[in-house]
Amino acid sequence: QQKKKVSAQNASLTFKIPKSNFSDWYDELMVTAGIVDKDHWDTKGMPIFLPYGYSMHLAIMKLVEDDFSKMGVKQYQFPAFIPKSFLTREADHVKGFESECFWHEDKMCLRPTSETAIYSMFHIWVKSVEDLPLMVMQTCNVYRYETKNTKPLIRVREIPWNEAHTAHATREEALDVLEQFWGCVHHIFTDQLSIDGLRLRRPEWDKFPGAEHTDVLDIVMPCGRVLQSVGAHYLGQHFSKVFDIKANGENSYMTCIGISTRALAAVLSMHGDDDGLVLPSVIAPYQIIIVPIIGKKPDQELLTKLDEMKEQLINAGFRVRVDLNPQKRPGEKYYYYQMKGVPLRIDFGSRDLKENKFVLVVRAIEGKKEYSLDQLVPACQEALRNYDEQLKQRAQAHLKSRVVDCDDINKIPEILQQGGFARIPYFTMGKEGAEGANRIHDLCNAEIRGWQPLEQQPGEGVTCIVTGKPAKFWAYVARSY
Ligand code: PR8
Repeated sequence: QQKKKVSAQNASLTFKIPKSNFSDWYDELMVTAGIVDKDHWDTKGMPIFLPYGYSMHLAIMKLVEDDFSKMGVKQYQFPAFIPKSFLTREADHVKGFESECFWHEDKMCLRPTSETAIYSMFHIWVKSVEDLPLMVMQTCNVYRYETKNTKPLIRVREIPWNEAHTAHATREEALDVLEQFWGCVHHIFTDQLSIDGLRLRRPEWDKFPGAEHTDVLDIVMPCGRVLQSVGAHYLGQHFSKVFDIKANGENSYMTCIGISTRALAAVLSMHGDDDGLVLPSVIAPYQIIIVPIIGKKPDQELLTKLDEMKEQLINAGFRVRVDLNPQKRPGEKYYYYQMKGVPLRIDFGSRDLKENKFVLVVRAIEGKKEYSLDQLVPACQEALRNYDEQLKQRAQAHLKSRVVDCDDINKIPEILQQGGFARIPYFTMGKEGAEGANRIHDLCNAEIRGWQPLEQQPGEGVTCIVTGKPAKFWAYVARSY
């Protein structure tokens, strides 16, 4: 009977929804793994961030802050309320955001983004070229009155993010800083979080309000829909003209970039599996869980050794936890930490102590392996390196398999059925291209997400599959969040 009870408990700890049912899998995992509480608060799109999830969001924000700091961007904190008179100054910007603002009676709104707040101060801080470049960032919350379906981390109304804003004396310098931001994005998303996406330049009809051009990182989610996970914008002189930001008589050239909880959403979605979370080591709250195999009687020698192992691993820089809870059997603990996505698990009991060995289990990658206790630190180091590398390779293979060339407009729906991007030859990314994009949207509810600015575009003789005109761009079509 004892056995039966334990397996029933195991069942409740085992993650039940297969990832192939992505949307339900995601929602359930958010709650079961302790990422957010979305069901006990009555305001749409404002879930409560719980410690396990929030610590990972903070870890990502720290990666962003560290990389941006290295570029010379400094941290600030601006007020959340923006006077209406600031927000309405740049015409496109206000058109884009007016309906997304939470307005307050006193003609203020909760910032939907902080261009207008920050640039009203740039106007005061920038006096001469010596004040340039001016590069600021803040990790804060912004507020958007989202009307589409909200979803934890992916589409919320109170958005935790990091936004950076820069002003420069020349166009070249501003564009160069945007490339540096993209270097950071690659370092953070690919090298550290082991995920991959396409950097796309949005078409003219789909730019950030007030931008000259908009580049995004679009990530193909497991359900096949894409998630815009970074937005980086070249603002040219639009805002510096309306906010009168001038050094030595010349309007500054400006850029901005924003990275929100969508980064964490993409990471959890990409790597997770049917058993729950799979976390890249850089953000895993614990990288190693030690599960002792303890009998009824406490074995002092074993407990001392466990302490020693923990200390050795902590000294080597790992985040480690030992689960000594006597109420739970090792099997239950295995399921639990598997669901929580802890990268490495060490099983260790009195017999292992006698034989001077330990058992290492790597989440989602390989089964049990035994090592000598003398190898504790190097074995864990290598296993974790391998694990992150495997996650990266999986994510890259996933992306590669989800970009499919398409030479016939009627084949787009079939390609998108599999999920990901259809790459099509298209005649323009200028405003005139919007009509063709609408045709595609009517056909299969998908959008032209943009083109890759670093990719060679089609040469002579390639024809646009929507209009029959000469194709100037490889356009990426996908369904989105
Ligand atoms: C800017 N200004 O605002 P952006 N929930 C979660 N994440 C979101 C949401 C939401 N409702 N809406 C947008 N994001 C510029 C750059 C300062 C910073 C995420 O740009 O409107 C998306 O990943 O593109 C988006 O790309 C990013 O915030 C930045 O927002």
